[in-house]
Amino acid sequence: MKALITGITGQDGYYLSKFLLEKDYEVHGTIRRSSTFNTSRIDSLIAEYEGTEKFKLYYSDLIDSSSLTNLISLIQPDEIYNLAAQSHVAVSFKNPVYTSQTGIGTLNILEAVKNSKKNIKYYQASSSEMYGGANEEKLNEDSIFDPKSPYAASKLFGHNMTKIYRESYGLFCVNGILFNHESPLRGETFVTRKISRAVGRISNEIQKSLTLGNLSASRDWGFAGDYVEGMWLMMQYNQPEDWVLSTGETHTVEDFVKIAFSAANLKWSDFVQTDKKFYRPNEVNYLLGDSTKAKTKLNWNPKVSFKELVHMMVESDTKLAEQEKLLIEKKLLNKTWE
Ligand code: NAP
Ligand code: G4F
Repeated sequence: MKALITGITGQDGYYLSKFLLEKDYEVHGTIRRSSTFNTSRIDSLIAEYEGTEKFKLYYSDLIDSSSLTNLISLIQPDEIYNLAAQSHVAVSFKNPVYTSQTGIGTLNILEAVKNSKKNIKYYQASSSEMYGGANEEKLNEDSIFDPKSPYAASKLFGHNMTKIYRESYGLFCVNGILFNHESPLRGETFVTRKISRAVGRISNEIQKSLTLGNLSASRDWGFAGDYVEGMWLMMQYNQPEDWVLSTGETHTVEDFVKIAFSAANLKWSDFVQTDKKFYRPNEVNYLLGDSTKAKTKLNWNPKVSFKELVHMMVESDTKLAEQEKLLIEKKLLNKTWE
């Protein structure tokens, strides 16, 4: 089996690649040209599969339709996982046009899939952000969408187009409506990783404090490794449908902070402050998912609990901070945090 993954350099790109390679897939992925290296998450896979045909990378961009059409025609994948996006909600308020363009990029892939002679299965990375989170309810595949950011609106466009192409052209196109999923490879400006990074550095005495925004926002946080398995299971189901993946538990940012600091035997209130600059123009207050459908029909079950996830991230970031501390002591790194 051959898979093409857009956004392979991101958090989910790594976990999905690893999962598919272990299932003996040939994995092809798109990367963006950058003035600095942007493959750190997948460098271990690049090294492991060097000189084989199992893991190949190509320059592309969701906004460049010609690059996507050419790649799909060259690779002839069995499955496409479209993970690429400007995925930061707060940044989407600052870069609304670009964020929306990455949403429209979905259409470039769907057109190429429609025009391909091969029956290619397509996975769209939809998001729980599309719900808007105004009410404290459990959200499933039938819940109403009410996007609150350019990011969420852009994701809803991709979601709707995926459904439209499935219904209009009989394509195998699925939307995975994924609630927040994290890991030691989470981008460092998302709140969970910002917290675990800070805890690691504070316990190594190379950071003094941590400034956050809204501590009362609630999220349904799971482990990315569990969620990529769900993506694959959706693509193996006998028909294309939309699926929610979530843990069914919600916790506030403050809950995450408390567990993370106590994992390092630190009193969180000694270090954490808030600043309005990290608040969003429009907040998604509460997200809680209901994955009954995926649990029943796909036999998908998240394995890592909330507490285990927080501990996994703090442990990994404490090790990273120990290395940073050594470099600072040897004067090979000249940096301080907050
Ligand atoms: P991520 O770590 O931010 O990775 C995003 C990937 O998209 C990166 O590889 C990035 O490349 C690439 N990308 C950004 N703009 C692009 C463009 N114009 N053309 C091509 N590639 C582009 O995100 P993630 O957490 O792995 O999430 C994967 C997908 O699931 C995203 O679409 C996200 O919106 C969605 N999602 C995530 C969650 C979650 O909780 N993680 C939940 C629901 C949905 P660079 O490395 O070069 O920046
Ligand atoms: O970690 P966040 O930035 O993630 P957010 O906005 O929930 O989005 C993530 O999950 C979505 C799925 O629902 C994905 F679609 C999306 O791509 C992304 O992966 O923020 C979580 C919460 C927010 O309510 C935010 O206001 O944490 C709050 N928060 C409080 N202080 C903060 C901070 N968020 C960030 N990034 N930084 C802070 O200092």
